[in-house]
Amino acid sequence: MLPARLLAFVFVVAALCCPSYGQRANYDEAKVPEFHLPDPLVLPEGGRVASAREWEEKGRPATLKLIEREMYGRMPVGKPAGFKVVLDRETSDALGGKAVRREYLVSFAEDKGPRVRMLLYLPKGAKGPVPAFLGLNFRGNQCLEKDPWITPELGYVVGSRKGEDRRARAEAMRGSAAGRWPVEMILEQGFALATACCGNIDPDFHDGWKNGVHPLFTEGEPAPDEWGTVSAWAWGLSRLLDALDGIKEVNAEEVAVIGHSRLGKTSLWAGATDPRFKVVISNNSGCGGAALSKRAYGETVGRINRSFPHWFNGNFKKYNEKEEALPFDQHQLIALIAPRAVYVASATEDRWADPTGEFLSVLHAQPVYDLYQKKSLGVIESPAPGQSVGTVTGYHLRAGKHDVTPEDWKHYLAFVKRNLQKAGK
Ligand code: GTR
Repeated sequence: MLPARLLAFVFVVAALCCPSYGQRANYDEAKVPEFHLPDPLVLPEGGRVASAREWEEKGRPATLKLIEREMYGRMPVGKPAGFKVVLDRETSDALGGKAVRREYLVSFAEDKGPRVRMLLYLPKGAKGPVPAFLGLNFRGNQCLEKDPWITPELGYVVGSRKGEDRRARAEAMRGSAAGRWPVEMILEQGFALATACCGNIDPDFHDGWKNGVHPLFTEGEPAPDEWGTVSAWAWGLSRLLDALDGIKEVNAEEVAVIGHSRLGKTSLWAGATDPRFKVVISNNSGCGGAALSKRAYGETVGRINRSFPHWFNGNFKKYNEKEEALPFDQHQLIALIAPRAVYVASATEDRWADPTGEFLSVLHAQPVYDLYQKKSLGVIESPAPGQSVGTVTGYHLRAGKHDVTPEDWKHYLAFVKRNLQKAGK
């Protein structure tokens, strides 16, 4: 009896303290609240940007500061003094002899703190440095292929449980994400591919900021405007780009950053904060990524902050159940990438991520792309499933579930080739 009564009590208290607990997510377009989307060209302190130059001098820095302060959080600036990259292993016989496969160890404070194992694939026989895709993975590099050569990830990975035999778990996962990373298809088109496990940079649970890169640069709890885990991952992506910059077979000026779901939120934030990423790809990133927060459709700010209190900064919690009070929305995150190329993809059954809200973010970032005379998406309504739209900004809606599939990659490869000068063969 008692546990049930206790549970009921906890539920009532939670419901009183927090009105959205126990409420179902809204999937009804008619119940999307009326909302006002800030004009991306209006400066937070007033006035309106009228040219690309004004955007770069005033609009972009002010928008970046606002989103950083109120949502993702301030991260350390640039490459730290103790940054180190070491080539650990190499084979020129990967993928049946078609590729060179390497593992690098990347550390941020000499030998202190996390050592990130970056897996790199290079197409064999390429003439000169090749363009590359860079993206984090959830459960370790060994998930990309069945090949036992790849070092299994024994550290913290998304979905791990306490008391588990880590090695057995890592081995069981070997090749499990092969469908999400069609390595051969990517390499055949002339690209390199680099990846690392996100948990190596910062663990994906609220650890009191004790592990990962936080304690290297922040003492104790980060201030309300400082970095959460998404910022830490984005910072890690910039450091992996620094590592790629030192690898002569890779053209670090032609790197597309890519991520799925929470890592799609991360690739957008990395692309917004680090202009060296020439193409930015968000796969099903949803709330806190490409989806407009003010629509409160599917996952909401309150829900994401309660489920994942470590992803965003302290200030972002102010907007739980108060999306209307947000002084910006995610179309401005997309606008921060302008005039560089950005591509957003949704999936029809991924309603939690609000496909319509993801499309609208790209659409409403256009005023900033217009300042650079960059073409628009060419449509004002979400295209039919399977159809890719746009040139510098791009979008598609895939039929199916929350996932990354070879169909998504087909669109990404075509988009990246269009937008990088020397990309691919
Ligand atoms: C969900 C979360 C989403 C998305 C997803 C993922 O639980 O609500 O925002 O990030 O996880 O990363 O797989």
